[in-house]
Amino acid sequence: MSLHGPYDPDNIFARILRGDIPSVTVWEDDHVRVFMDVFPQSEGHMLVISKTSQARNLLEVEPDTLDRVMRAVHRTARAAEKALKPEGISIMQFNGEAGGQTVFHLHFHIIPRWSDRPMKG
Ligand code: DGP
Repeated sequence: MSLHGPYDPDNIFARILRGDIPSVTVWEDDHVRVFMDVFPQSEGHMLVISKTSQARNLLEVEPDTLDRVMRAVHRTARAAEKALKPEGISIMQFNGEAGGQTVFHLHFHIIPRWSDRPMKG
């Protein structure tokens, strides 16, 4: 599968945004939603997505959307630091099937880390 192609309006995150699939929202505004990953790699694993963009990945995203999403990534990482007191935080983002991406709606992983707790999966 190529890095570029049509956006699938029925991908899992689009369905979550429509309310067709339940999810645990941590924070949102008109542009961005932060919610819990259903297959967490660690305690507090969250996902940050745009609510308005049809970018499948980082290569496709519009700069204004990226600004909003990255601000939300920063805010979420700081909130996770305060709430969970991790020793580290991994910010992860995958592009294309060959790059490890499984849901083709741009997203960033916020993964709190502890040295004595290896990432799951
Ligand atoms: P990626 O490999 O970067 O495309 O990661 C997609 C992530 O989405 C993966 O960590 C699991 C998560 N995920 C998949 N299905 C669902 C779902 O139905 N709900 C939630 N909250 N997360 C999901």
